[in-house]
Amino acid sequence: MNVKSLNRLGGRVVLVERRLHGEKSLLHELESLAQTIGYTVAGKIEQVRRADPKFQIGAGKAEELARLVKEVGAEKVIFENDLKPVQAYNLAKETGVEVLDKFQLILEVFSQHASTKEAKLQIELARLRYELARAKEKVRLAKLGEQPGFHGLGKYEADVYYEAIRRRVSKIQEELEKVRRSRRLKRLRRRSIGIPTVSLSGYTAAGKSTLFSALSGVEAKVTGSLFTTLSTKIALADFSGRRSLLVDTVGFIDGLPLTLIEAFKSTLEETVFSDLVILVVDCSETLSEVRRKLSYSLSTLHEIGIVSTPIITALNKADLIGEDKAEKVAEKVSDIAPNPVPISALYRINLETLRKTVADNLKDYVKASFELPLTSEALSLISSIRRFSTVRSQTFHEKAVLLEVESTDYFMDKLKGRVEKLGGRMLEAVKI
Ligand SMILES: Nc1nc2c(ncn2[C@@H]2O[C@H](COP(=O)(O)OP(=O)(O)OP(=O)(O)O)[C@@H](O)[C@H]2O)c(=O)[nH]1
Ligand SMILES: [Mg+2]
Repeated sequence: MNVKSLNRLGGRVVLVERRLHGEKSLLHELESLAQTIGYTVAGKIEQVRRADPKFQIGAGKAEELARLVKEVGAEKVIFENDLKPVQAYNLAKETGVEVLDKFQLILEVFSQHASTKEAKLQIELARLRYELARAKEKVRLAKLGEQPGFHGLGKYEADVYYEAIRRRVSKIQEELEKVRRSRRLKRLRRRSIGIPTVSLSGYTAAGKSTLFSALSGVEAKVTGSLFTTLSTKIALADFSGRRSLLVDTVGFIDGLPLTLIEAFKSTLEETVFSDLVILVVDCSETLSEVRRKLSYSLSTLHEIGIVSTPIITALNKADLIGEDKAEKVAEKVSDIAPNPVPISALYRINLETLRKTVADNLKDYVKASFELPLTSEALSLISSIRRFSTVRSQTFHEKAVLLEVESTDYFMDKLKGRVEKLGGRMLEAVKI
């Protein structure tokens, strides 16, 4: 797959899923992914059986697939299951078209949506790692006769091809390490201001970016399709008087391989290092879908290293089912969902309750009063205090101004120093 071929994505595809007895079908999700980048789903095939080493599906099903591909004029086949190179090869030979798996489809979606250099590098890294694991086998297969998806590989020596990819992988890793360092510095600088970070997290298309805009007042790109957001966005937001930095990030999807999650490590670190996570879940779907997406998101959060960070579950899109029903969903998922709050990000419903729940879970807050001399430096300090904390009252006297401030104890400590430098003083401070 190169950039040129990505620009003309689209065309007719057949989707295939093989699953075990009792496993839930994820074909509808594969279909949304395919449609997101303009494919027309011209046919679907499902089979319940164990994986077949040759075709992933059974030999009879593979024949059926080949017939369907011809009948509907499909240009590609996309599997929900991971495919080994030999399976992709055999299937391409059998059907005469290129055969992809879900991982490759997700990469196509990501490539089409990536707008920042970092996101592009992360996707390239994930693609190369996927390729690296398969390089030697693919070259070996291509030498047996080139098939769709294996063109041009036959001319390489397996080791040469593998080495070329490996070198490119380390080059990209170096570049990403630079991005990661600068991100770390930015995070430290933000942290040194002393206000907490709240991250939005959750399944793709749950409404994270819509909620980001609703809470911060800052525009974020929202579309009906999957994986609209691939790079982080940060803005100030107020949670019932607790000023925080709100972070919007990339979403999750079931079956997202660890290689892809790892490639997005520096983006996801924003979530890992935040003080609180708002887990956004679409509660308008069936209860089993809600639970599946919830558990998947929670285990992904766990996997990336979130263990003791407080989590608030925002059960979004409550407008679609009504508030009463949304409350019932909250009850029914309360065994797995931490602090569930039904909301509608789009129609701004119940956001006050969400803000309050977030505030209640942000720790180490202090209320303090200060006396500052009436100078221009002090006034400019006050405007900076207003930006990063909550000023509960402000009283002007002839030569001084009295302020009542609420913020983290860290911010307050720093503020005390700055106030004293300007000739003012802290009058009292209490934990709240
Ligand atoms: N009815 C309804 N639709 C919503 C609500 N919140 C978001 N949506 C819609 O859901 C779709 C996805 O919203 P986004 O905010 O882009 O979702 P996201 O979680 O940021 O998605 P990705 O960035 O793609 O992972 C859009 O069509 C939104 O308009 C809501 O409260 N109610
Ligand atoms: Mg988004």
